[in-house]
Amino acid sequence: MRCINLWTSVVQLRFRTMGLTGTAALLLAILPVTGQPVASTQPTGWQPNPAVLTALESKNTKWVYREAEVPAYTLPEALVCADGTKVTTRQQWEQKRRPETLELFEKYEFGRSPKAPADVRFEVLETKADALEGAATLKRVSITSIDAGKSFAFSAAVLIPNKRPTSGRAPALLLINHRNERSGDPTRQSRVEFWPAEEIIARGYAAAIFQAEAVDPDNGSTGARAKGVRGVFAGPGNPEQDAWATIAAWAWGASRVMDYLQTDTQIDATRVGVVGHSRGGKAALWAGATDQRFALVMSNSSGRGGASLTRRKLGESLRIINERFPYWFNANYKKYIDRENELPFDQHQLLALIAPRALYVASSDADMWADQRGEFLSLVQAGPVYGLYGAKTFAADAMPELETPLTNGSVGYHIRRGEHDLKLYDWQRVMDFADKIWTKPKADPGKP
Ligand code: GTR
Repeated sequence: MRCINLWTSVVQLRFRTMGLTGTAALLLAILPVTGQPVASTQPTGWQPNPAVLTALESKNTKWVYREAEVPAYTLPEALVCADGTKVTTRQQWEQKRRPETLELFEKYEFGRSPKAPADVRFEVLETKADALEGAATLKRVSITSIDAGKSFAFSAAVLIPNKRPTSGRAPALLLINHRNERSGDPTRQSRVEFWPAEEIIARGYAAAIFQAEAVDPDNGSTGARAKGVRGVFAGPGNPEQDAWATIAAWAWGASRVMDYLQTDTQIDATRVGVVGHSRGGKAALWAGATDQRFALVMSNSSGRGGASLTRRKLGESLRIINERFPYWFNANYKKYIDRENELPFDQHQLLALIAPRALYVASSDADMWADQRGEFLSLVQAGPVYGLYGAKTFAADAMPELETPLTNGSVGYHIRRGEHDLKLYDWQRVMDFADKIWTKPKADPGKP
């Protein structure tokens, strides 16, 4: 797939001769290369905040933040198989190209997770029917995975609205919480926007959560690793190449919580979304890719290795993420440091693995590190796979203005004002989206 920034140099050269620079050239730089550029197009949609750019560049000139510096790149075709076959049907995608694509991400980025454990047991440690001033029932659950004589346990919590649809089952949003317990406190002694459980419950959704670090510590030391699930279940990969890494372990944790949610008669397991921010957003995407029981995936500012296109090299580089957080990814991923264009995939294919299920990508204005436009374009480029299901994503030049959410059937996107964070605004928009695609769950006050 020829892409986007082949234009940059051509268009900017042309515009310089026309006396046009800056935003006009920038807008054309993001248009796909097919066809001729429309020189009269005015810049619309989100543009980087000049003050943010200047501040970033004054702090660190080493990284690329300007669109004009994004190199020319060619994206791998999501719908062309390794043997060159073009995928034109859902069946070919599901039977051939999708498994091939999963294999690429296992082999070269996240590593090979163990198969689902032979046995998963749940123990409800606590049920509090009057949580949240009576609005919800809190359940704390211990989840034990058992396989080949080994076991690993961690706990999760779920707040379930006491007013539920007539089926008695509420749809749920599961947060992979990579921050501390105060950021996602099921007792609600600490209430922070990062996990606005009251708001989630008021909207009719169950709010499920687990601590990512209870599954795998966010720490690269051997000692830390031994304490997590990877210290118990090594998985089928080779540590020098494709052994599973921390992001995959967190995604595995989300799947085990899903195992529990499927058994809870107050949860509508056909409507469970997995949500994550930043490193947790990368894990949410991988959970959605590997576990098709998740009907909705939301990645918030997942950036490099998550939603944003690696070949753009804008913001966090493959080098820096692998140097700072080598344990998030497998060993093979490191072989592509400074060789982004040789990666056998790009992140639009990770998003495509979620098709045709609901996918919501969100970015924030000041978060150039995550490459906001790269996240949006990745969603655009997942379009052909959604297209096999009669669904659409967006056009490359349709990036919306700040806080102007864009949805199209099963995909949605917004860019929030402000910093790299998960805020109430982000939750509200993903719930608006879920209301739309799932048709708003109707609470029946008569049926707790
Ligand atoms: C950054 C990391 C990003 C992102 C972020 C986070 O330091 O480089 O890729 O994941 O952490 O998780 O907050």
